[in-house]
Amino acid sequence: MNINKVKIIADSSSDMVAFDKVTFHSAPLKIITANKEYTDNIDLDVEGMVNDLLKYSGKSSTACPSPDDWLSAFGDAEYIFCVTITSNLSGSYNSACTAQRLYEEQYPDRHVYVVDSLSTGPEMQLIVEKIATLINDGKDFNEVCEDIVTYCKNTSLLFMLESMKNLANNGRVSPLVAKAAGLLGIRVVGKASDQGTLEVIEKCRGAKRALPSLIENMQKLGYADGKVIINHCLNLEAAEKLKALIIEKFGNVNVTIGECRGLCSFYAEKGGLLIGFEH
Ligand code: X90
Repeated sequence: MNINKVKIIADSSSDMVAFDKVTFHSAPLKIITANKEYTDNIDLDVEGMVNDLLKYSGKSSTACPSPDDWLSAFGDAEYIFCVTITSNLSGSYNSACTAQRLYEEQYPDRHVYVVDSLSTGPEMQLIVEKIATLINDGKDFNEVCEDIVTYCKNTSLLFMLESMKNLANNGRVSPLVAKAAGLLGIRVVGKASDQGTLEVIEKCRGAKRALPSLIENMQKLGYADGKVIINHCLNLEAAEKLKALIIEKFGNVNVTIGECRGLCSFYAEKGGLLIGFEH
């Protein structure tokens, strides 16, 4: 593949606004309230949105990119890799597949591959980075597609949430599950299941218990020494504590800390942590 003809596109739930290894584009989701519509792009003031939402008690929802949004992101690239949020919680994957069909019909010599991450946030970032590495290693289109399927089997996503209100209000978890997260001081630790849904593992009393629980669950999922990405919603303190615990437990491994952008901030809410890792 000629590197100049390749493009990677992730929807904005990947928390990535830019990427310098391969031409990259983010397809924004939207966060919608009765007063305002937030587009999850590089210009979004994420902290401002989170604080607006804390004061707001009306209805709010989100919308994924349409097939047209994906198509316009394709531009005129010859080899396109799309990475989407889990198809079990969003229509983004379906939109990307529709765009793929239209694009390949119109340009039979061009190639599109759509990866359903069955996850979101930092696990999507790991997938994007892996695609770029495979391309830079000189792999051809089909090899990249095959290798990425294998790679996704060896990555996971854990999370810690202080509130699941927006997830419950938008039908992404049952109200019963969300109730526990609403209790004062309770942190819910969970993971993206193999089907790409939210799976609650433990309801912890306070961050003091939640962070060690995340470490235990990383180990249970087979973590040894792979890459780790921690994205936080206005909670750098917890992200840094978790990073220190990871290094204490697993040695001097590669852990990077980033910030949730709009979509993940809306659902993970203030204080939330998402941890993507290789195992
Ligand atoms: O299409 C849309 O409107 C987007 C809907 C997204 C719904 C879920 C987003 C979850 C974001 C919350 C914690 C991590 C959960 C991982 C589950 C796979 C982050």
